[in-house]
Amino acid sequence: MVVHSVCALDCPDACSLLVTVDELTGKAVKLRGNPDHPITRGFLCAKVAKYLDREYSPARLLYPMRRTGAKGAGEFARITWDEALDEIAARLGDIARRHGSEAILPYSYAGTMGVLQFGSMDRRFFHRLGASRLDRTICSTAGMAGSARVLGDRYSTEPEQFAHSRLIVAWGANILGTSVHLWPFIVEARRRGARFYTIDPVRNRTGQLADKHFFIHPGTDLALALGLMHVIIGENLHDAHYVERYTNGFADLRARAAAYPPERTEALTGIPREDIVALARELAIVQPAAIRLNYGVQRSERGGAAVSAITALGALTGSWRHLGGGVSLSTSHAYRFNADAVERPDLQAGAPKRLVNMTRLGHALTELNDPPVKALFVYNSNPAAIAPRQNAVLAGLARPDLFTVVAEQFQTCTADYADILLPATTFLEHKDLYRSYGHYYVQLADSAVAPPGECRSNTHLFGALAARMGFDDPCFADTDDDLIDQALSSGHAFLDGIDRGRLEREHSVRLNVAPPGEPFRPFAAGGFGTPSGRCELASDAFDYAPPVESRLGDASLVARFPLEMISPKNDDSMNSTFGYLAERDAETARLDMHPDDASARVIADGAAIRIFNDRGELRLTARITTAIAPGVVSCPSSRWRKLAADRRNANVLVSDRLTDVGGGPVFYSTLVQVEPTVA
Ligand SMILES: Nc1nc2c(c(=O)[nH]1)N[C@H]1C(S)=C(S)[C@@H](COP(=O)(O)OP(=O)(O)OC[C@H]3O[C@@H](n4cnc5c(=O)[nH]c(N)nc54)[C@H](O)[C@@H]3O)O[C@H]1N2
Ligand SMILES: Nc1nc2c(c(=O)[nH]1)N[C@H]1C(S)=C(S)[C@@H](COP(=O)(O)OP(=O)(O)OC[C@H]3O[C@@H](n4cnc5c(=O)[nH]c(N)nc54)[C@H](O)[C@@H]3O)O[C@H]1N2
Ligand code: SF4
Ligand SMILES: [Mo]
Repeated sequence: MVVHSVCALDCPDACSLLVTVDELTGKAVKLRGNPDHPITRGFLCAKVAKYLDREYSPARLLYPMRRTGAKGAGEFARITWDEALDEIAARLGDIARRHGSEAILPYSYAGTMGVLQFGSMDRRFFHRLGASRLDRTICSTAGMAGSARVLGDRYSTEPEQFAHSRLIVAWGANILGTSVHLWPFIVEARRRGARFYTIDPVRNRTGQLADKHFFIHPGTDLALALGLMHVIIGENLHDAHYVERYTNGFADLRARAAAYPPERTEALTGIPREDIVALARELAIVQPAAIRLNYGVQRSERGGAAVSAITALGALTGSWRHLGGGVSLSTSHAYRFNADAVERPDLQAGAPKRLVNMTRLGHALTELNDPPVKALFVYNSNPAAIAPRQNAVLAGLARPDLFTVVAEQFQTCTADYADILLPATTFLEHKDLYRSYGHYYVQLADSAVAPPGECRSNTHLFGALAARMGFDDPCFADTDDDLIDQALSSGHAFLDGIDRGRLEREHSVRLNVAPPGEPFRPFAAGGFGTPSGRCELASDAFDYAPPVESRLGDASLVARFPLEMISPKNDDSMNSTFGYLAERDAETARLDMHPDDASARVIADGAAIRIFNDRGELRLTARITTAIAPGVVSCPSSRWRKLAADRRNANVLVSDRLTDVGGGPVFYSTLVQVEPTVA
């Protein structure tokens, strides 16, 4: 039997999967990409091609457990679901009575991208409980805010249309590593003569395949965008007709860009001035030109403004007008599900509850008052590994007076700190509705296999917990099918005619972003979602200042910590989701550095090194490579810190400073020093 499924990992591609299930054993025996899906095209990334190993891993959590050892030691004993639910309900009730319900904090992100398991019954539960609300900023809010400021409705170039592009610029986007299903469209465009450029402090796998790579200093993308505009406007290469008809604020933008001549842009970004001039001319003249952003650019202090400026560049050149032109950050905004019906914010009594920024979890657990956080409920996330200011996060998780529940598939770094640890299902074991942030198809997946042991889905868990706490609103009895129907009930034209029945038959349906068979061409003739209806080119934010933690930032910091550390996504991982695999751990236990930076420190390839700043230190192995710019070091973000001898990963060095807009993290604005370790 072949079951249709969808990859639920936090990846733009949201692949359509075919799962072969052995009817005798009920076990999944084969997983492959759906050849009939227009984006998946029959192939999967390397990590998910092997997902059945994860599904059937002996390390899966199968039963509820209660902590028996010290927090962080990871020692547990099996209990029943009834015992677990009774204890959680009693403890949460007691904390709410003694400290106020806002002393309870949910913590979740996109361990699964399924609409239901990402956020539905859990949101209802915490709203009814009156818990603090979590501001889910850890990935993309800076870019979303930066893009919305310019476009209003955040739509992207449709991935299929990249095949028509003549110039494609991957700007802080590691396409081969993090959204590989865009690649075939780029290959098609190149076969027809398109050029492909990359702008990144690292020349990674994607950069290696580019016609030209631009090494950029981290966090200087806003300056580069303004520098490109300087040339484009100065040489009168902008699309005056598009600008005139569909945008606001051109005069203001011209004045701001005037302050970024090529010499200054070179000094800020490290990109030679002649390259800046040539790139600007090409971006304006060669059409259709498409800029592929992913989320790399916005993980720095001025990341929101950088995304705004790059997005405005698309309008300045009129590239939206051409099939295969435009700017692509995310398609997720086209999924107009009925979030209020699914999440029920109206269940909160009185005013909306306190909002706590997930990026500052360390602060929330160690410094926040009125009330302090007394209970933490973690699911779909591994904050002990992925959140900034790791030492504060760990100190918070170790607090004896903090009651922590973790629902997980594996015993993660965070799970080790749980008082109660609950076994969770994988996407092969529960039903869900899927959006994508890389294409425009909505998909439905039924469960393909039965949950092992006593694993439960998030919707099942929070429904049961609501019953335990006596929440009698009928919404807590909704089934997964009810939730899917409610999500699809927004009445938005993009969802017209798309209901559960149709999705059950067809599995994947393109949103009505354009008539069937026709390309989606957002903003080709204006139609921006801003209050003015025009693309907003003017912004006070278009005044570049270097990140505090960068080579041109705080001089006293630079003197002590002269290297800029980034910690981008690892090709063969998915954040920390595959971190339990010891054989992949070595790949994530390294720091890439340029030969000049290594020799200045007498560090040889493969040497043991210590990386440090005022927040902490980390021990790794040096990998010396010219694929990284001098002055920059790069450490994969995804390691399970519990597997490391020093029990730390890159986030011990990352600050919890926030981005200019959107309250996001600044993972890629981090100053460090590196030295060899003496054995
Ligand atoms: N294989 C794999 N795929 C993934 C993930 C994974 O962990 N592994 N994670 C998923 C998630 S959660 C997300 S959000 C997406 C993210 O997908 P991407 O945004 O493509 O990935 P990142 O690694 O965050 O950053 C992209 C690139 O930005 C570069 N970069 C860093 N700082 C700067 C800068 O200041 N300027 C410029 N121009 N470039 C910079 C990095 O070197 C990196 O190559 O990928 C998803 N897909
Ligand atoms: N230094 C550095 N740090 C980073 C980044 C970086 O680039 N550099 N990237 C940041 C970004 S972009 C992101 S998105 C975050 C990602 O951070 P997280 O959202 O924490 O992602 P993962 O580490 O993949 O952990 C997700 C967990 O959810 C669990 N899970 C999956 N499905 C389910 C389910 O249905 N139910 C339950 N209960 N659990 C489930 C998985 O087992 C996994 O352990 O990390 C951020 N941290
Ligand atoms: S992680 Fe991304 S590329 Fe890999 S199977 Fe899942 S959706 Fe597809
Ligand atoms: Mo992310």
